[in-house]
Amino acid sequence: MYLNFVSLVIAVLCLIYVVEPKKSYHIPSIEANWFKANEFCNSLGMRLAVIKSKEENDAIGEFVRTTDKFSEINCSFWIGATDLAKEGLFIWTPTGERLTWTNWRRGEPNDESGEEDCLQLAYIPSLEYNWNWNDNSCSGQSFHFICESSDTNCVTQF
Ligand SMILES: [Ca+2]
Ligand SMILES: [Ca+2]
Repeated sequence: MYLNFVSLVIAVLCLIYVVEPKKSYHIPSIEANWFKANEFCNSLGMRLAVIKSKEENDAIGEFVRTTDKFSEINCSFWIGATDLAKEGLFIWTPTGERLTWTNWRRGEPNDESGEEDCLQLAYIPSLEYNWNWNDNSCSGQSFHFICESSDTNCVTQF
């Protein structure tokens, strides 16, 4: 009986954890194109950041401000979405899900020159980027990038 109760408590806590996972973010010191950024996060046991709400977008902005990668003038980061599979249909690579909440800068995504397929998160006030999103060239641009811890730890507890 006691064990059942403990199991129930663990299950409920786990459910809360899954619904509202506490993510931790990390920005490696290197700059890379999107593909290498994706591999690098994976090699750390992490994944490129997924943003599904304004709260998460704000949280990442706040996090970046605490790091030496932040600039008041111009800073950009790869995060984990592309439309590589189907032009115009952006997918969060780590989860395979379509974008729900979005924060594109005005006029984006524009697939400029037909070769912009990867999601850049930018803070560039002079260009109206206030942690807004742009599609940029996956292999042609090197940026810092934001890795996040995956939220699958809950499953392994069982
Ligand atoms: Ca595109
Ligand atoms: Ca663009």
